[in-house]
Amino acid sequence: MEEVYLLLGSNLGDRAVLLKQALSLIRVRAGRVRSSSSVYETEPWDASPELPFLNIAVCIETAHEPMHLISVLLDIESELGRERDGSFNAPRTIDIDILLFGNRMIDEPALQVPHPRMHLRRFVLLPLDEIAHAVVHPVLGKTVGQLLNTCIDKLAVDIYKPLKSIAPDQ
Ligand code: PH2
Ligand code: MG
Ligand code: MG
Repeated sequence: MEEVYLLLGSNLGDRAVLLKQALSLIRVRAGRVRSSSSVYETEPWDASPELPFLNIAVCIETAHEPMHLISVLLDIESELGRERDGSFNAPRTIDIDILLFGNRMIDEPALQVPHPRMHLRRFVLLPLDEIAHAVVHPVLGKTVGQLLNTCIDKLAVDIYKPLKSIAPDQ
């Protein structure tokens, strides 16, 4: 079994519902969910500024090998309506990225682990810090907490508070 950290993101459709659906499918097909962060609303990084993301970091325990896990995750993305037309950072119903896979380092065209840009992005590090503060990045040799402290990204990352349903008039 390996401990794997994932980042889920959505900026199209009913974002909160899509995150929940993705988590249920991950549970069934990828492995036990050990912990998950709060849901954050995050300013788009290099993507349509008018479509903010919801992001959540999740830790799972999986028996799958990395290349199998990524194919399982890509299938979940497709089933939840993810369309890939080749355009860069196009809006997406769901994106599921592998951030860390135990201490493994993988550099294949279809999968790079640790995620090569995770340490640059607050929308990754802040949710991840909630569940993996002391976990060490196997390439950079720093903890997630240290990476967050030195990250210069200033894009907004806030706890997501959905609007409460409006109470009916008395
Ligand atoms: N994902 C991207 C590009 N930009 N920005 C935010 N805030 N959240 C994301 O998940 C995200 C992004 C590419 O996958
Ligand atoms: Mg991504
Ligand atoms: Mg992705």
